[in-house]
Amino acid sequence: MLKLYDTPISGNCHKVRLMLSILGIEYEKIPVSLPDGEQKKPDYMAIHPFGKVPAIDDDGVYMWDSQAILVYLATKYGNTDWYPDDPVERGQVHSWLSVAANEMFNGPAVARAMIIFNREGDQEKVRKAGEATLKALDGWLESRDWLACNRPTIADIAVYPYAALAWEGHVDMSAYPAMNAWIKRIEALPGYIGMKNMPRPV
Ligand SMILES: N[C@@H](CCC(=O)N[C@@H](CS)C(=O)NCC(=O)O)C(=O)O
Repeated sequence: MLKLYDTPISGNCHKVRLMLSILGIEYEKIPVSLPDGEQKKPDYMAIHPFGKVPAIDDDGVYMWDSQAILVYLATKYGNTDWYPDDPVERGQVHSWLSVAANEMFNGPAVARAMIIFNREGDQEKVRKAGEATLKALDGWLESRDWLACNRPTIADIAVYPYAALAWEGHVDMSAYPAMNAWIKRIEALPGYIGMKNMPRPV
Protein backbone atom coordinates (compact mmCIF):
# COMPACT_ATOMS: atom_id res chain seq x y z
CA MET A 1 0.00 0.00 0.00
CA LEU A 2 1.14 3.54 -0.76
CA LYS A 3 2.78 5.25 2.23
CA LEU A 4 2.61 8.99 2.87
CA TYR A 5 5.27 10.54 5.12
CA ASP A 6 2.96 13.00 6.76
CA THR A 7 2.68 15.84 9.26
CA PRO A 8 -0.98 16.63 10.09
CA ILE A 9 -0.54 20.43 10.34
CA SER A 10 1.34 20.74 7.02
CA GLY A 11 -0.48 22.34 4.08
CA ASN A 12 2.03 20.75 1.70
CA CYS A 13 1.09 17.32 3.08
CA HIS A 14 -2.56 18.27 2.76
CA LYS A 15 -2.21 18.76 -1.00
CA VAL A 16 -1.25 15.09 -1.21
CA ARG A 17 -3.92 13.89 1.26
CA LEU A 18 -6.56 15.79 -0.73
CA MET A 19 -5.46 14.34 -4.08
CA LEU A 20 -5.33 10.81 -2.64
CA SER A 21 -8.85 11.24 -1.28
CA ILE A 22 -10.26 12.69 -4.52
CA LEU A 23 -8.71 9.83 -6.52
CA GLY A 24 -9.95 7.27 -3.98
CA ILE A 25 -6.49 5.82 -3.30
CA GLU A 26 -5.99 3.91 -0.05
CA TYR A 27 -2.80 4.73 1.78
CA GLU A 28 -1.00 4.51 5.08
CA LYS A 29 0.20 7.61 6.92
CA ILE A 30 3.72 7.47 8.37
CA PRO A 31 3.87 10.33 10.89
CA VAL A 32 6.94 12.57 10.74
CA SER A 33 7.30 14.83 13.79
CA LEU A 34 8.82 18.17 12.77
CA PRO A 35 9.24 19.43 16.40
CA ASP A 36 11.28 16.27 17.13
CA GLY A 37 13.38 16.85 14.00
CA GLU A 38 12.44 13.46 12.54
CA GLN A 39 12.57 14.97 9.04
CA LYS A 40 16.33 15.51 9.42
CA LYS A 41 17.19 11.99 10.63
CA PRO A 42 19.41 9.99 8.24
CA ASP A 43 16.77 7.34 7.43
CA TYR A 44 14.31 10.01 6.31
CA MET A 45 16.98 12.13 4.58
CA ALA A 46 17.68 9.06 2.43
CA ILE A 47 14.11 9.47 1.12
CA HIS A 48 13.96 13.27 0.97
CA PRO A 49 17.36 14.92 0.38
CA PHE A 50 16.17 18.24 1.88
CA GLY A 51 14.56 16.64 4.94
CA LYS A 52 11.01 17.95 4.44
CA VAL A 53 7.49 16.55 4.24
CA PRO A 54 5.68 15.27 2.26
CA ALA A 55 7.21 12.25 0.58
CA ILE A 56 5.62 9.02 -0.62
CA ASP A 57 6.67 5.42 -1.07
CA ASP A 58 4.46 3.79 -3.69
CA ASP A 59 5.57 0.17 -3.65
CA GLY A 60 9.22 1.15 -3.76
CA VAL A 61 8.76 4.26 -5.91
CA TYR A 62 9.90 7.15 -3.73
CA MET A 63 8.79 10.69 -4.56
CA TRP A 64 9.16 13.97 -2.69
CA ASP A 65 7.85 17.52 -3.06
CA SER A 66 4.10 18.03 -2.97
CA GLN A 67 3.88 19.35 -6.56
CA ALA A 68 5.90 16.43 -7.95
CA ILE A 69 3.75 13.98 -5.99
CA LEU A 70 0.56 15.52 -7.43
CA VAL A 71 1.94 15.08 -10.96
CA TYR A 72 2.85 11.47 -10.18
CA LEU A 73 -0.49 10.56 -8.58
CA ALA A 74 -2.62 12.22 -11.25
CA THR A 75 -0.59 10.56 -14.03
CA LYS A 76 -0.53 7.12 -12.47
CA TYR A 77 -3.97 6.95 -10.84
CA GLY A 78 -5.99 9.82 -12.30
CA ASN A 79 -6.67 11.00 -15.81
CA THR A 80 -5.77 13.82 -18.17
CA ASP A 81 -8.50 16.00 -16.66
CA TRP A 82 -6.41 16.36 -13.51
CA TYR A 83 -3.04 16.54 -15.29
CA PRO A 84 -3.41 17.30 -19.00
CA ASP A 85 -1.24 15.85 -21.75
CA ASP A 86 -2.00 18.70 -24.14
CA PRO A 87 1.17 20.86 -24.24
CA VAL A 88 -0.62 24.20 -23.77
CA GLU A 89 -2.80 22.93 -20.94
CA ARG A 90 0.10 21.20 -19.23
CA GLY A 91 2.15 24.41 -19.37
CA GLN A 92 -0.78 26.34 -17.87
CA VAL A 93 -1.00 23.85 -15.00
CA HIS A 94 2.74 24.13 -14.37
CA SER A 95 2.54 27.92 -14.12
CA TRP A 96 0.38 27.38 -11.04
CA LEU A 97 2.48 24.53 -9.64
CA SER A 98 5.35 27.03 -9.64
CA VAL A 99 3.17 29.61 -7.90
CA ALA A 100 2.30 26.98 -5.26
CA ALA A 101 6.00 26.32 -4.58
CA ASN A 102 7.11 29.96 -4.67
CA GLU A 103 4.61 32.78 -4.12
CA MET A 104 2.09 30.75 -2.09
CA PHE A 105 4.83 29.26 0.04
CA ASN A 106 6.89 32.41 0.64
CA GLY A 107 3.79 34.51 1.37
CA PRO A 108 0.78 32.83 3.02
CA ALA A 109 2.55 29.62 4.10
CA VAL A 110 5.53 31.33 5.75
CA ALA A 111 3.22 33.92 7.40
CA ARG A 112 1.22 31.01 8.88
CA ALA A 113 4.35 29.16 10.02
CA MET A 114 5.56 32.31 11.81
CA ILE A 115 2.34 32.51 13.80
CA ILE A 116 1.62 28.86 14.55
CA PHE A 117 5.25 27.84 15.20
CA ASN A 118 6.22 31.18 16.73
CA ARG A 119 9.06 31.55 14.20
CA GLU A 120 11.24 34.63 14.10
CA GLY A 121 11.26 36.91 11.06
CA ASP A 122 9.76 40.03 9.53
CA GLN A 123 6.09 39.16 10.01
CA GLU A 124 4.83 42.38 8.40
CA LYS A 125 6.91 41.87 5.24
CA VAL A 126 5.78 38.25 4.82
CA ARG A 127 2.13 39.16 5.53
CA LYS A 128 2.31 41.85 2.81
CA ALA A 129 3.84 39.31 0.39
CA GLY A 130 0.95 37.00 1.27
CA GLU A 131 -1.61 39.70 0.53
CA ALA A 132 0.03 40.53 -2.81
CA THR A 133 -0.13 36.84 -3.78
CA LEU A 134 -3.80 36.50 -2.80
CA LYS A 135 -4.62 39.71 -4.70
CA ALA A 136 -3.08 38.27 -7.88
CA LEU A 137 -4.92 34.99 -7.33
CA ASP A 138 -8.19 36.85 -6.82
CA GLY A 139 -7.66 38.94 -9.98
CA TRP A 140 -7.01 35.79 -12.03
CA LEU A 141 -10.15 34.11 -10.68
CA GLU A 142 -12.42 37.09 -11.37
CA SER A 143 -12.95 35.79 -14.91
CA ARG A 144 -12.65 32.01 -14.40
CA ASP A 145 -13.80 29.26 -12.04
CA TRP A 146 -10.55 27.24 -11.94
CA LEU A 147 -6.90 28.15 -12.15
CA ALA A 148 -6.19 26.38 -15.44
CA CYS A 149 -7.97 24.59 -18.31
CA ASN A 150 -11.52 25.63 -17.24
CA ARG A 151 -11.78 22.63 -14.93
CA PRO A 152 -10.33 21.43 -11.63
CA THR A 153 -6.74 20.25 -12.07
CA ILE A 154 -3.77 19.58 -9.82
CA ALA A 155 -3.07 23.34 -10.11
CA ASP A 156 -6.08 24.01 -7.87
CA ILE A 157 -5.09 21.26 -5.43
CA ALA A 158 -1.54 22.67 -5.17
CA VAL A 159 -2.56 26.27 -4.54
CA TYR A 160 -5.62 25.66 -2.34
CA PRO A 161 -4.27 24.73 1.14
CA TYR A 162 -2.16 27.82 1.81
CA ALA A 163 -4.83 30.08 0.28
CA ALA A 164 -7.53 28.55 2.52
CA LEU A 165 -5.28 28.76 5.62
CA ALA A 166 -3.90 32.27 4.94
CA TRP A 167 -5.96 33.79 7.79
CA GLU A 168 -4.02 31.62 10.26
CA GLY A 169 -1.00 33.72 9.27
CA HIS A 170 -3.03 36.90 9.88
CA VAL A 171 -3.29 37.54 6.15
CA ASP A 172 -6.58 39.39 5.56
CA MET A 173 -8.70 37.34 3.11
CA SER A 174 -11.79 39.54 3.15
CA ALA A 175 -10.89 41.62 0.10
CA TYR A 176 -10.74 38.63 -2.28
CA PRO A 177 -14.29 37.50 -3.19
CA ALA A 178 -13.31 35.60 -6.36
CA MET A 179 -10.65 33.68 -4.43
CA ASN A 180 -13.07 32.91 -1.60
CA ALA A 181 -15.66 31.62 -4.11
CA TRP A 182 -12.98 29.37 -5.69
CA ILE A 183 -12.08 28.05 -2.22
CA LYS A 184 -15.74 27.06 -1.76
CA ARG A 185 -15.79 25.37 -5.18
CA ILE A 186 -12.81 23.23 -4.18
CA GLU A 187 -14.44 22.39 -0.85
CA ALA A 188 -17.49 21.11 -2.80
CA LEU A 189 -15.49 18.70 -5.00
CA PRO A 190 -16.37 14.99 -4.64
CA GLY A 191 -13.83 13.36 -2.31
CA TYR A 192 -12.83 16.66 -0.68
CA ILE A 193 -11.32 16.36 2.78
CA GLY A 194 -10.24 19.15 5.10
CA MET A 195 -7.79 19.42 7.94
CA LYS A 196 -7.62 21.47 11.16
CA ASN A 197 -9.21 24.89 10.46
CA MET A 198 -10.01 23.88 6.89
CA PRO A 199 -12.70 24.61 5.82
CA ARG A 200 -12.47 27.80 7.85
CA PRO A 201 -14.70 27.62 10.95
CA VAL A 202 -17.57 30.14 10.73
N1 LIG B 1 8.51 22.38 -1.91
C1 LIG B 1 8.25 21.45 -0.84
C2 LIG B 1 8.26 22.18 0.49
C3 LIG B 1 8.14 21.20 1.63
C4 LIG B 1 8.19 21.90 2.99
O1 LIG B 1 8.70 23.02 3.12
N2 LIG B 1 7.69 21.20 4.01
C5 LIG B 1 7.72 21.72 5.36
C6 LIG B 1 6.39 21.43 6.05
S1 LIG B 1 5.02 22.21 5.23
C7 LIG B 1 8.80 21.00 6.16
O2 LIG B 1 8.97 19.82 6.02
N3 LIG B 1 9.49 21.75 7.02
C8 LIG B 1 10.47 21.18 7.92
C9 LIG B 1 11.87 21.59 7.61
O3 LIG B 1 12.11 22.36 6.64
O4 LIG B 1 12.75 21.13 8.34
C10 LIG B 1 6.92 20.75 -1.10
O5 LIG B 1 6.05 21.35 -1.75
O6 LIG B 1 6.74 19.60 -0.68
